[in-house]
Amino acid sequence: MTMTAEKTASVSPSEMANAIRFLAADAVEKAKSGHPGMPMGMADVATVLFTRFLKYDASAPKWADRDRFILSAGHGSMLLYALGYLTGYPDLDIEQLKNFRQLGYRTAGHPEYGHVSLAETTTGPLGQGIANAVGFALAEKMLASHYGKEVVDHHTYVICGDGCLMEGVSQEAISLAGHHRLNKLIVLWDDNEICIDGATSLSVSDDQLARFRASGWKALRVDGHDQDAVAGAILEAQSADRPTLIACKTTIGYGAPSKAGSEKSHGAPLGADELAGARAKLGWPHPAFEVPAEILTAWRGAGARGAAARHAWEGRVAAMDAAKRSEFERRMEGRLPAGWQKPAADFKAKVIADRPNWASRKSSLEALEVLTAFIPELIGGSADLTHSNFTLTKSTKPVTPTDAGGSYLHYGVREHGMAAAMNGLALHGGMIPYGGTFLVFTDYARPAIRMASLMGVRAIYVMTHDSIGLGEDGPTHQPIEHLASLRAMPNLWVFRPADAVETMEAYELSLARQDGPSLLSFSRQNLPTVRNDASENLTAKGGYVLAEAEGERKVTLIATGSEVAIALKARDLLMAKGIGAAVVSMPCTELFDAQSKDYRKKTLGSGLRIAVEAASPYGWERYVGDEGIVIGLPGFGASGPFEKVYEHFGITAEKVAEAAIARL
Ligand SMILES: Cc1ncc(C[n+]2csc(CCOP(=O)(O)OP(=O)(O)O)c2C)c(N)n1
Repeated sequence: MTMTAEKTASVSPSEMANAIRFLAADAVEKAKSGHPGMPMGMADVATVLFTRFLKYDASAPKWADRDRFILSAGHGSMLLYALGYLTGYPDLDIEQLKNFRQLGYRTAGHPEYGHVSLAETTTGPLGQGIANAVGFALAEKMLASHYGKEVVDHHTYVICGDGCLMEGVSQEAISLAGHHRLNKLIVLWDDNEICIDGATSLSVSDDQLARFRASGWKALRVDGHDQDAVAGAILEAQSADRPTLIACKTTIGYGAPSKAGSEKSHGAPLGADELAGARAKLGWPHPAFEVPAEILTAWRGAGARGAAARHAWEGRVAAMDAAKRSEFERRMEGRLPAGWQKPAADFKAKVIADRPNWASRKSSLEALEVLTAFIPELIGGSADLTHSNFTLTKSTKPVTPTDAGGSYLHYGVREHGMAAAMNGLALHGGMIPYGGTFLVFTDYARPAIRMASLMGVRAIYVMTHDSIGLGEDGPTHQPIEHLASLRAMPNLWVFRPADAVETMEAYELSLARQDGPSLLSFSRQNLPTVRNDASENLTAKGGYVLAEAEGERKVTLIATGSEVAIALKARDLLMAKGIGAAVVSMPCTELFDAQSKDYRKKTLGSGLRIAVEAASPYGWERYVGDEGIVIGLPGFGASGPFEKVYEHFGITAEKVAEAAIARL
């Protein structure tokens, strides 16, 4: 359903836009920092969108079928905050605007998800918002295909700047959107030809319209200060059979007498004189933070005009088949289906009985087979490594441009675009995305993984080929510092499971958490089943004693993933020499760090501690202490059959036992 493109009566549209301009410029002035130029330049476009097109109800910010609005140019945050206040969002009163960028207020420097409801996603790192938007639009298309247009039918609008379009991730995003013919994705580009360094001509001469068209988009150009022209373009975009770029030619800092059209209005307060000059030029005599009643009333009317559409939608939801409705509501609220842990428990019991020798990527596939059969909101995918990551299950059928009924996305070789789209899928609601690539290529996805961690998004990264154990592909493909650097990222749970039991446990924890992403790291090489009991989710403790020493514990061998089997063998070798050694499996250091001091001390023991991980030793000193030993890889790996590579680098049971004996 589309809102009618009627104008709001009585107050002139340019006065409506001026209200945005001065709220933004005055807030930046008061904060003594921020970006006035972009909100002043895009005020007309935003006015058209929020008064004539956007389907929303400010009194019900989380209405599931609202249009999504994403301010990809997050530095222009005051545009969003001004719109939120003017339209009547309950979490954006005038005090919030007066305290822009101050501690303890929601009006953070860049829009943060969870702070203000109008921020559908956190933006600021340029390019992320437009790439998230592809996930939002995909989610809409997929959910509409499943539940019908009566209950899922909305647009995703983006405002982006030159910076967003210069970022590489934007190409991945527009290419994916064009391929999937996401015709309800509409991007309004603030084509002001200004960046921080000055004119965009300093660094870019792309024909953006041609670029978008080449990626399967419709591309239009309008004068971004001609509100009717903008409205005409949005109307045209709404009936397109593909996503649309609308290049809105604007003047940055519109109305500022000497700084308009210049980078001087981009990222600093205008200054008292310039601001006074803008007031005179635009005919806005009102004091800072004061919006005349008739203008505010007109804006509040715009914020309320979606209420009727929302009520109608609620009626349609109420009329849905009861079972379908409860599933739809459950998914949109992010609740897992009742009983989902039963098939997981059955799986673990079978593993304990069968003791398979699976590569952990294969354990991951088997776990995903079970989970995707039970949890339809799991949306799989891979960045063109489906048959290496083992992410496609029998229950996940690929989504195609003409059939969005599946639940698997072939993201193509676009790791960054994938991770950013996964954020959009998760934030839209109704979806729990998991996506795969090689662990080494998390570097290509890292900015979006960081945003997921910051926002607390439930995304699951399936990262296979997680060490020199991948063998012949060599050092370009062998992750070294990745685990350590990912473990350093706040709120990201990094799991490196040792077998199929730990794998399922890690998936259970990743699914159960609602407040952040999880990254699961899996081997290419086969690994034995190491667990004998699955009655308790031991991965939840992060690290635990997998095999206690026989007799007095002199040594504790701490290992993760594929090296747990090596540690177990080393324990046997030490035992044969009468040295009591325990093995601690440490699938998730973050969760281990959260355990009590007593538990951690008891688990790690008081004797010699040796950590074994086929990766950078960085970080393990925290667990082994000054007297301990870390067996890892100080530099890059090497190409060769994996057993030989392990031997070459001395990551073997014999070397671990030797190191222990030498130190004791
Ligand atoms: C990934 C990333 N790199 C750099 C920045 C710093 N930065 C913020 S705004 C900006 C310039 C953006 O120019 P444009 O999109 O044209 O915005 P406008 O000047 O029109 O406001 C830069 C480089 C950023 N926020 N994100």
